[in-house]
Amino acid sequence: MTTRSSRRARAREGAPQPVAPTTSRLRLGAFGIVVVAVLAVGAYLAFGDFLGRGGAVLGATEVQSSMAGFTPSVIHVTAGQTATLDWWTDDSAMHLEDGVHTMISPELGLDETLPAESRRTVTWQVPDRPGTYDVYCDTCCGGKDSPTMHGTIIVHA
Ligand SMILES: [Cu+2]
Repeated sequence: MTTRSSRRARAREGAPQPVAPTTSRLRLGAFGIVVVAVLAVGAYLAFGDFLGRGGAVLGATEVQSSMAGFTPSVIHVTAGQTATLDWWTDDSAMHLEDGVHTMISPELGLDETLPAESRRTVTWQVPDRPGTYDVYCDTCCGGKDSPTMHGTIIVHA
């Protein structure tokens, strides 16, 4: 009669010998290297785009210019204070007049340019005039005449 324990004992005889400690440590090391490499590639794929573009500016309002206009289309600032805009675009020069996007708001004394495929910080002294103002780009997609190229700046009291 065959019992459970005797079957297990026979299986043990046929089983491979336990791996020597040094070999298993080497295997563990190789596995660790593979894991780190996979994580590094994943991190690069996930964040590489941001690295190339430069990091966001601390405390700044991020604004993107594109063929869709300003993103976000409404920019909030505070009257009488210095506003910092972290302004960027992915667009190539061939789509832009003079190779730049612009951010123009005559009522607010704002007239800035952003070269193609770049990112820059705009530091701007916001007038002490709370209200809702128009801002536009005049160097792409029909410029000032195109509703798409207009955004809104809300100057909060
Ligand atoms: Cu533009």
